Amino acid sequence: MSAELKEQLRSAAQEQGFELFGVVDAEELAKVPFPPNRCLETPEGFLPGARSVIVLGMHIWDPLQNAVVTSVLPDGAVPFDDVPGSQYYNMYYEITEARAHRFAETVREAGFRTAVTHFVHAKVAAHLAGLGWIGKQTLVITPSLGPHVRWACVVTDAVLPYDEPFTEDLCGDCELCIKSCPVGAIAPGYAQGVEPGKKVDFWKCIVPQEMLADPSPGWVKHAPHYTERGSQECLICLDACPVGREEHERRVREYSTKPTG
Ligand code: B12
Ligand code: SF4
Ligand code: SF4
Repeated sequence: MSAELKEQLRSAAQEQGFELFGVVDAEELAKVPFPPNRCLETPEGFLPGARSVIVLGMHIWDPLQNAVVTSVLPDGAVPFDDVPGSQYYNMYYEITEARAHRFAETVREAGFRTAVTHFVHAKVAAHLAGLGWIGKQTLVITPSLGPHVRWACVVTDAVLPYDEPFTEDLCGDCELCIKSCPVGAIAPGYAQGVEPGKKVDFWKCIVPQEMLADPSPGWVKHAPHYTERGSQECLICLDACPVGREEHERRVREYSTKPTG
């Protein structure tokens, strides 16, 4: 029965645009350490009695899907801390979250509880669900679309058949993402075995600068700006990755030339 439910959920996910779908054991994911100030929480922290985490991946194909609008954080506040009243809107977070909520209705209709979130350790969840390899820039690289995906998760008390972890090394000798970073934020070598949170230097990477009153010159230069506080998050180390590029670019061309629907 639960295998049947899993397939039914896979179809429901696809209907919401999540072509990547996998399931991990909530207890296994809870064992994986993560640093503070990353918004991250264990599955149980979102849903007491959590048994499974459903991982949903969507293709992100236009740079503007990384549009972000932020207010400036108060002095001393750390980006990604939960600061009451702060304004943060990221387009792909809004898209994936809204669609994950619609998907979660199907889980609830089957009689289970759900919590929709971006903030379990999504990259490791995707890896444990067999959906991709954690690349040298720490993003999940999927065989079909490389890193051009974003993840949302649904924590549930449903016990579903768990997927097997991804085993293939998709990086090999490549270091293109590391070399591409304009501010040298990515430490050399594999992500695997590096202390959690130490592979990418959080304060060097220009992305968290979007929340500061006095952002680094790197943010001003490398994040395309549209308004005073409206910009596009950096994609340089993501776009540098050759894995999945062909299919990503094929779809960009297809969506740009053929009417859809
Ligand atoms: C905080 C955060 C950031 C921070 C810190 C990023 C970092 N790498 O440290 C900042 C603001 C810098 C950032 C930047 C970006 N981010 Co960000 N970010 C997050 C967030 C909220 C948490 C990530 C985190 O801190 N994880 C915990 C730390 C410990 O993990 P880590 O050090 O990165 O990785 C370790 C583990 O993966 C481990 N590991 C590797 N293999 C394995 C295998 C096993 C079995 C285990 C146990 C562990 C393990 O080794 C790594 C090194 O220790 C996630 C959302 C989420 N829920 O995860 C999005 C997320 C990672 N971001 C995302 C993206 C796209 C970006 C950017 C490209 C900006 C953009 N355009 O959106 C850049 C890329 C920068 C980069 N190279 O990482 C996407 C990635 C999509 C993908 N393909 O995987 C996510 C998943 C958001 C989403 N909803 O999809 N981000
Ligand atoms: S997102 Fe940009 S600044 Fe951050 S690590 Fe990647 S290339 Fe470097
Ligand atoms: S650019 Fe190369 S090293 Fe970086 S994640 Fe992609 S394949 Fe791995």
